[in-house]
Amino acid sequence: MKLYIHPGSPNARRARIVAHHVGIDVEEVLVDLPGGEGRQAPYRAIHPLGKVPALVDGPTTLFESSAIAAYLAQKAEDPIWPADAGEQAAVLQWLLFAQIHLDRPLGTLVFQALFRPEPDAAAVEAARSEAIPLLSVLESALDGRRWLVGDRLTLADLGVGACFTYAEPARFPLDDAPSVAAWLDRVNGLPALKHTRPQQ
Ligand SMILES: N[C@@H](CCC(=O)N[C@@H](CS)C(=O)NCC(=O)O)C(=O)O
Repeated sequence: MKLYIHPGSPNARRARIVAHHVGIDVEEVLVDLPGGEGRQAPYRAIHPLGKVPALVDGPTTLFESSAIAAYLAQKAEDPIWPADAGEQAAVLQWLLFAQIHLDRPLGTLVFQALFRPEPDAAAVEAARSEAIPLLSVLESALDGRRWLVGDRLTLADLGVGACFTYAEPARFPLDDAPSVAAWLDRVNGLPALKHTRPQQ
């Protein structure tokens, strides 16, 4: 099974975290994104948008990190992908929340902090303003709870946790989100998160 990644990518990390957590041995293939490999036809045949991650497992080719993560969890029959319909939908809810809503402002904060020699203060401020109410949704969900779904670790925690890969260097606005910060400490302490942490 081949997992196409870039070591600095939080989205690729989402899939890598789950592969490691459920114990599936994937061959990680580095995609030279800075060198333009994502724009070239051979890689576009695997991922039509030229992004990472992508997964090839025999006849199955997948893109979108949350779909890959769910595939790996199901394939391993790991309980992080719940059997209960309500819990399973709740896991999907948080994965979609992360990727549709949270990733946009957090991605801007990461881009401005890590990839711009001189961050654009207005863009940072706008992203922080967009992120704060979204983080308060997570804060409410985690208030008095250890994990996002049920009372145990699920794919929701691993998938949403990947969004916070650069929380410290990109100064995510977590001051008013103590339950999120405590949850993040728990998630970051898991072996799969430690194993896949990019060098910063
Ligand atoms: N929603 C996609 C996002 C994938 C994505 O944007 N990946 C970034 C790296 S974090 C990428 O490949 N960027 C290169 C590009 O856009 O050309 C997923 O979760 O897989």
